[in-house]
Amino acid sequence: MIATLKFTTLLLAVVVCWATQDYGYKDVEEPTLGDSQYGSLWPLPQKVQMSTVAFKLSGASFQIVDAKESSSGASCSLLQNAYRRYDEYIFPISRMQGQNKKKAFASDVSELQVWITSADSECDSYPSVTSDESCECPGMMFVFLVGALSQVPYAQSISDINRTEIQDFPRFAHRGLLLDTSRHFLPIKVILANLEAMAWNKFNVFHWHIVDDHSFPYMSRTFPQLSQQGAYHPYTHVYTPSDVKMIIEFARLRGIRVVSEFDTPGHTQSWGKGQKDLLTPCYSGTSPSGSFGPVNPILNTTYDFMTMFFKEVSTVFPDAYIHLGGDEVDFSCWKSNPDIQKFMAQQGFGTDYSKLESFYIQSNSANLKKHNELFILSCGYFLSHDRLLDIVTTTNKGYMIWQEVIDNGVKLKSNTVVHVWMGNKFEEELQKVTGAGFTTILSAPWYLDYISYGQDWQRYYKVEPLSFNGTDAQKKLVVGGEACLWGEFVDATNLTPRLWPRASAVGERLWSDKDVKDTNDAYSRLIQHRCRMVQRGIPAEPLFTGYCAHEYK
Ligand code: CP6
Repeated sequence: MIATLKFTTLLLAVVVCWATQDYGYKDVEEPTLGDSQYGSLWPLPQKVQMSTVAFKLSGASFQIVDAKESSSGASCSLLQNAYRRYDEYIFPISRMQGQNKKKAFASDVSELQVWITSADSECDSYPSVTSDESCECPGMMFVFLVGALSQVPYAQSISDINRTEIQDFPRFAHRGLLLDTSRHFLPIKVILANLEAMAWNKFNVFHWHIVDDHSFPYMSRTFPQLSQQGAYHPYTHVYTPSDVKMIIEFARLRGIRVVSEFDTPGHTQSWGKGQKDLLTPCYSGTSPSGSFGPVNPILNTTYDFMTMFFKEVSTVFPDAYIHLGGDEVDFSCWKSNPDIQKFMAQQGFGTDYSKLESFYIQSNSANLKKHNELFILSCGYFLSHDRLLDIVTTTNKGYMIWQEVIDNGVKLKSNTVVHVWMGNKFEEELQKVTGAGFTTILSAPWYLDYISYGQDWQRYYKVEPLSFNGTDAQKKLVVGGEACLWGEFVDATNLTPRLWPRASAVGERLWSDKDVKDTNDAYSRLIQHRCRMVQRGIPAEPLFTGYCAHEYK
């Protein structure tokens, strides 16, 4: 008996939504435990039809193979790699040749054929925001669909599977997870293990908040002193170019994009250690206090540095987007500095320091353009003093920015992705950002570094990202969301259990249909999904009392 996974085009459903009050931070109740008809499936596929017809999975001969008709096959290492991983998930106990030699019966499922129907394979390229995970990206489709299959035998006896038909595609294209490697250094193996868990939960974007105030672990080829001076340790606590490559390739094989964030002009204390004059000297009265503030926006050298730095970053990270931060800029140091005060007056910014922030990100001033041109002429060589957004545009990348940048009224390219993170009124912000025509992703309700007593996964689960007032066109601009695990209180010792299975709740919200919101059903499936992660070696924390058949060792 042969089972075939055939990947034909499944059209992405157009999501039409209505306002509902079923979101936000209601009291978390104790769900009742019953068995879900969907077993351990997580996140719930778009369409599942389970029948009572049972088959045996023949451990003796079962294998995952390319279908004859498939447009991708042996030469696609992404697929072959995935077959190997999923074979191990389906048969967690070693089945070397010679063992498990029980004879297969004719009714056994002996072969899983993978049939990729799309003409151009994305085997060797990187996943992108436009990759259609249901049909245009065979690699990911495979990982996802087999992902669903590999969940079916779980909890049932490994050899007994019900005939099940699954059609699947994501509700949102951007399903991200933010990890912060600045507040604490995260060893490569922790990052890889969590990329693996991300794939099981159908996350497809690793938002790598790689540097921040506290340390600069990114090893730059162009400016090696940044990590030499700015990392917690110059060679044990850094990500070398080959580390970064490894992480990107590991992610690629699992259909995950790596979007790096180099947050400026705030959150940059660690940059200042290895790059003289990059940060603004703060003053106390009429003399420098010895401390430093955000990036100094009034020096041409700042823009020369950023031009070279982002040129490098754009080649190291293949994703089409770079996250440029722009959040939480503290104006007090700028205010204290007499040179900045003078510049503010020249520019006519008055005392509105958000104008200076906007100036750094993108100059709207014709005067300055002139100033630039004069500078270029008088220096006799070409150095572009574009502001940040133009610098990045020149590298042919799109950019993502935190919501403050748009709150401050900076003019942005139409393909800018605005990342909404602030507090309790995310609906209003989504309404505003999409009303202005920007693509947006939501993080505000999904700050996993916040912990509290009880089952907080339900709060994340109950969020409805499209619950804001807006037209259908506005709702289409919400391309997804990200769970954030900021690093202040998290390192290799506690990251993984803090993340899983709480992030799984966000994973299902971003993947499954909007009507998948039965918390009791989710609870039953999530308990099993969590035990499956534990069985595969991820120390996911428990939801409540109970036990797993295969406990963590
Ligand atoms: N670091 C950076 C942070 C936060 C942000 N940016 C943050 C702010 C508030 C909370 C959690 C995290 N730690 N660079 C804001 C996007 Cl509650």
